[in-house]
Amino acid sequence: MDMLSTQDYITLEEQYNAHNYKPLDVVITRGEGPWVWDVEGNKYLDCLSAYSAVNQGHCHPRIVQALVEQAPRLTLTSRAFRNDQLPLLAQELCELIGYEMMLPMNSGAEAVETALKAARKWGYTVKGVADDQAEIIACAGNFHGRTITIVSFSPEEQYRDGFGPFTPGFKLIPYGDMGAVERAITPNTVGFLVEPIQGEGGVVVPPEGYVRRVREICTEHNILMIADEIQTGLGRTGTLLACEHEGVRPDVVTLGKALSGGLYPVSAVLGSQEVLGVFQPGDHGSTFGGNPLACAVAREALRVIVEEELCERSVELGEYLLDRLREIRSPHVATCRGKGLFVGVVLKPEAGGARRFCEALQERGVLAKDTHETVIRLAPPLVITQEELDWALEQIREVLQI
Ligand code: IF1
Repeated sequence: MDMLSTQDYITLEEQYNAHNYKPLDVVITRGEGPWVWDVEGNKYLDCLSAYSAVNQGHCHPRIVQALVEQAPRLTLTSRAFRNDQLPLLAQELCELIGYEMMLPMNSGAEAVETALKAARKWGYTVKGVADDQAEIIACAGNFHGRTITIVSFSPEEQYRDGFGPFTPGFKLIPYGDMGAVERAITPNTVGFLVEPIQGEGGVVVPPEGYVRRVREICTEHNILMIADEIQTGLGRTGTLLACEHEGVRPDVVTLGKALSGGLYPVSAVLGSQEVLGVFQPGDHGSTFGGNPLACAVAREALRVIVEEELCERSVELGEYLLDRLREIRSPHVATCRGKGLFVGVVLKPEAGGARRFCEALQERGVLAKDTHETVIRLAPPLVITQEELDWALEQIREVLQI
């Protein structure tokens, strides 16, 4: 056992690690279900869930077991050879979510890049757009990852500053505005990339009917509806895909985060044969994408979501959380919004920012992350119990009075 203090770890990290983050000063060493422990032995309820990657709870015993069983057997073949886990994950994931094909990658950003490549190639080979003219529409307030192409259409100045030149071919429109989608479409448009609920944007739930109307517009104009469900998918909002709330099936879906329950980076793109069929051998790939360790972990992570009824839990507990939050009388709260256990407490501009409330919550044993300065995001693991949620609510209630 290393016997270092919290400050020792922070000092080492600040010295040797690039400063591309400013985390809360809590050094976590262990996790179980919705709980984590720091190196001093303090216990916290995790209300971030690694940005929804640990929907199944920290170190879920069944997923850990799948990893431990697969690790000594086979971890990586590369896609130059086949392995005996990828076909089974592909079948199980496609049948569960309802798609013809999948393409495995590692990070969320890679899944988004893959979806963008698929949409462009579909545009040229199926829709008949002239070479190098494809346009893809995305939304103000979006977050899809950190690669140069993805930050090329980021609305956040900081994510772009210093990283140009950027990839052309993207157009931004306001989120939640159905008319704006139609107006932005040209004969060269191949896809509309959208989060069914914006995460980084501040848990922004679009107006009722938006996702359905987007689906209709994409069909009418023969463009691909690409839903980024990396954060909203796999139970977080109460359904396997957040688009299901409006009965919508996107043409292309990106998944990541909870696809592994947080044990391993696993992402995937789902689509039809018509769309993912555009990839020919050599067009695209990844050394680690689809590796047998990732696939064994993902297969179990999906089974846990289904068998522990995490969607149903998310619906019930999410409604409970939102109802209780709305009962809180606080001078600081403007509104509470969300779907399932994906909730944002939106503070008034004069509340002095969400970070100070997150720091006060940390002192009381609740870890939450502010987003967009004024929103406290609450997204605990979906295995949380109502009693644990009640305890978190007590802390939140007290902190909102400061
Ligand atoms: C960070 C935010 C959350 C995502 C959606 C793709 C990706 C993400 C909808 C890329 C990633 C993360 C990354 C993390 C912070 C985080 C985040 F606040 F920045 F927006 F979750 F809310 N699509 N989201 O949310 O996935 O490549 O990271 O696996 O620190 O950048 P990735």
